[in-house]
This record gives sequence, structure tokens and C-alpha cells, in this order.
Amino acid sequence: MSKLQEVKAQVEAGKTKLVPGLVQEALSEGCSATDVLNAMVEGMGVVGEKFSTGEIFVPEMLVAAKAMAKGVEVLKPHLAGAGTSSLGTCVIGTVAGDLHDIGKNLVSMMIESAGFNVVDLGVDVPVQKFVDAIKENDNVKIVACSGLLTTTMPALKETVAAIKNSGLTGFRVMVGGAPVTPEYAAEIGADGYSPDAGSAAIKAKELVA
Ligand code: B1M
Repeated sequence: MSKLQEVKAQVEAGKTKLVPGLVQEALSEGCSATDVLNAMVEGMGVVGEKFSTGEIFVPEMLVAAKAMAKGVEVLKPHLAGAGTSSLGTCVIGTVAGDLHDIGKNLVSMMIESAGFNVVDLGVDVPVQKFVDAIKENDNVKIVACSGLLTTTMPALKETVAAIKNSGLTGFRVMVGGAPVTPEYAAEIGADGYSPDAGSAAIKAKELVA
């Protein structure tokens, strides 16, 4: 089994203690940080499929998520460049009712490395908390909302609407997450959409240019 396959398998198996070491070994053997990340994301994909088919349940999904988060910690310095924080502030969070944060954390990391100062509101973020964060932080240029569940897509819509109706200006709103499409993003009035963390950073820069 190649090192990348091992990383994928141990994320799938939720081996929180093994994954960081394997990630480090993969990097030391010359695998790129992006390849290692993709292996972990593939592992999570398998976890999702197994959950859908009833082969595993929420606790197994949770340990897999923890294993991936531990792997991402090792990967972080290799993925993110030295941000200059000169492009302004990005307020980011996962919308109300949604506890998924791995994708949001990756997006946050990439946006930070693109040169933004990131204010991460965490998960299950009430609409008003997004609005307050825009008011309370200096030079907010991007508000990034993540949603991973079809059931929290309405929360994404409410969040974008509340931000747009708040009377606050000077920033752009972007959305993303597995169930979100470019069409849905446009329909709910977001200024930008991107399908993954790398393109989210590019989109954020485009939106402030
Ligand atoms: Co959940 N879960 N989960 N889960 N979970 C999914 C999303 C699911 C697809 C699994 C499945 O059924 N196959 C399914 C959703 C189905 C649907 O809505 N259609 C699901 C479900 C049903 C649930 C529960 C309802 C299960 C239950 O309780 N019965 C429950 C809901 C809890 C809640 O949120 N209220 C639940 C709970 C959980 C855990 C807590 C156990 C855990 C999350 C732990 C954590 O995040 N700390 C979990 C996990 C791990 C998953 C899967 C397996 C993996 C998610 C993940 O981290 N992927 C997931 C299945 C899957 O994704 N295949 C699943 C890896 C990550 C890198 O990808 O998050 O997509 P992703 O992020 C990407 C892009 O989406 C994008 O960039 C990221 C990086 O490239 N992106 C953005 C994300 N945000 C963005 C924002 C942007 C731009 C791009 O701009 C602002």
C-alpha cells in the first residue's frame, strides 16, 4: 500500500493517533501537501458513502473527522503560505444548524494564506453573529458562509439575506459547501461561490480586486 493509500485508509478508520505520523511520513517521502490533502478528502468521501449505506454511523464519522483534523494540523504549514493580511478581513463561519467544520477550516486556511486576516466564527453560527462580526471587526472585505447539509441550505439563504439587508457595506459575500451550486449561490444573492478551498481563496481575491 502506498503512503497516500495508507493515509486515506487510516482517516477512514478514524485512527487519530496514526494519521499525523503518516501525513508527516508522506510529506517526508516527497508527496505534495495537496496530494496528501486529497487522500484525506477521499477517505472522508468513503466515510460519507458508508454512512449513506448504513455501514457506519455518526460516531464513526466523528472519529474520521477528528483523524482528518489531526492530519490537517500537520499539513497546515505546508498548505498555507505566509499571509500578509493586507487584503482586509474575512469573516467566516458554518451556518446555523450545521456542525461540519473541516471544509470551512480548509477554506479559512487557504483564504488566510491568500493574504486576508481571518475571523473564524466557528460552526452553527446564528445569522446575527455574522452581522455583528461585520460591525465589530475592522476592514471586513469578505464574508464566507459554509453549509454542508441540504437541510441547512435555507440557513445559508437567510444568512446571506440578513447580511445584505443589514445596511452594512464594503464587503462581498461568498458561499460554498458540498450541496451548494453556483446556481443556488446566485439565487440567494451571494456575490461569489467556489467548490473547494483552493478556488475559494482565488475567488476571495477576485472579489476584492
Ligand atoms: Co455529516 N453529513 N452529518 N457529519 N458528514 C455529510 C455532509 C453527508 C453528505 C454524509 C452522507 O450522508 N453521505 C450527510 C449530508 C446529506 C445531505 O445533507 N444531503 C451528513 C449528515 C446527514 C449528517 C447528520 C445529519 C447525521 C446524523 O446526525 N444523522 C449530522 C448533522 C449534524 C449537524 O451538522 N447538525 C452529521 C454529523 C457529522 C459529524 C459531526 C459526525 C461529522 C462532522 C465533524 C466535523 O466537521 N468536525 C460529519 C462528517 C465527517 C461528514 C462527512 C463524512 C465528511 C464531511 C467532511 O469533512 N468532508 C460528510 C460526507 C462527505 O462529505 N462525503 C457528511 C471533507 C471536507 C474537506 O469536505 O466539507 O465538503 P467539505 O468541504 C469542501 C467543499 O465543500 C468546499 O471546500 C471544502 C474543501 O475543499 N467548501 C467551501 C466548504 N465550505 C465552503 C465554503 C466556501 C467555499 C467552499 O466559501 C465560503
